[in-house]
Amino acid sequence: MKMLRMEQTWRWFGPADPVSLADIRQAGATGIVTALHHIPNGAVWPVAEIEKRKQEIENAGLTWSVVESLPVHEAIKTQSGRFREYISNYQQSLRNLASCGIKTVTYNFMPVLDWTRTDLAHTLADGSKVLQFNKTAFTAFDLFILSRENAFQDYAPDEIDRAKEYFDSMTPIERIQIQQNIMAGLPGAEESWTVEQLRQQLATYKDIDATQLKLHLYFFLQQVAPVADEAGIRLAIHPDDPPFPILGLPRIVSTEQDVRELLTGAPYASNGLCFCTGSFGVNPENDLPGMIARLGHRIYFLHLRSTKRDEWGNFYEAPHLEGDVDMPSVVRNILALMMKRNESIPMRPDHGAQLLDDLHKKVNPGYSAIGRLKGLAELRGLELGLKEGIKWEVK
Ligand code: DNO
Repeated sequence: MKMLRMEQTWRWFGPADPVSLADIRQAGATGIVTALHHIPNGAVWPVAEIEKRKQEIENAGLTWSVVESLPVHEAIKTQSGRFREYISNYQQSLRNLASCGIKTVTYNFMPVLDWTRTDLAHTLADGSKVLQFNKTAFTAFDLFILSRENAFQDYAPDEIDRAKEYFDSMTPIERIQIQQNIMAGLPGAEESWTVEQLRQQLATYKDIDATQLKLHLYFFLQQVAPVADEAGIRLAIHPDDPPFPILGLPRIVSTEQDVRELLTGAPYASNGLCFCTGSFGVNPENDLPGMIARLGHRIYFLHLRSTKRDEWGNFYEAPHLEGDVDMPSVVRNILALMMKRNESIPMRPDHGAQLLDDLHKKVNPGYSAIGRLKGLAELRGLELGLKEGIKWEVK
């Protein structure tokens, strides 16, 4: 019996990332997850630029394993303006990546905002800082800072009361801060907005509900997945983070049912999933180990992290082996999946707390070195322990 291990990868934001390739090598990762962040959304990624970045990574003794993200232009999501041209550019970027030997591509179809948090430095009892999504704070932003049209319809009276109280207690600096946290673009999000721009963007989804957005996603995949199939590329969609509607926008990759529909909506081998335990894990209905067992044939990339939620829909990012995600069962099912597929799946320790020296440094929120180093070490230990345990059981 061949027992494989996950490929250990690490997200790197390119030359401007305060965490260097040499640091990453010392963390023990072998694969790099990155993107050409300097290329505007919608434009083709030229072979020369891909090659240049690939060389840089290889010169550091690492491999460019996964692209995260090849961004999907908003016009494709809303099927407006020059969306056909952007789709054809996307196809070309996939061909170019394949010709450079990069075969796993992550993307998302979240409207307007990529991942969203309200607090980027929520202090835990031990003094470390983590990312948090506070629903009351988010509601206060929506109702009283963004003043979104018809927003009051989306909330229950008690939620509105709590949000009002929260907003009244905020200092002017806190009001600016939350605005920035939500709109200025977290690491890896390719867009950032001002209040006015955000209002305009939201208006473009006025007539697009979840069903319509799903059709746009399947249409996009029907155009790009055949190209990916042919080029030998695997597409890995990232789920909605958080996995529920925000700002009245439709969300379409939040549950197992969404994923099933997505796989049927564009039945191509390349149409797969970035299984992000932290995103799916916020919804208590998502049975993560079960999803791995049932959807595993299409899991092409893994983001491993945990969150701790409360009854109000708030959550913070917990240590990788704590919180609500049953990481041992998740990793156990991944080991079984890799055995079944007879191939290793790339994994990255997703996010990490800001700890120790990193507390005094300028970091990309969620992407500081030491917190992820700890996460990777824990996950690696968990995997090895389980692997050895399974061997014992089998004997
Ligand atoms: C956040 C990330 C996301 C992810 C994109 C994929 O930490 O997981 O920004 O990269 O949604 O397109």
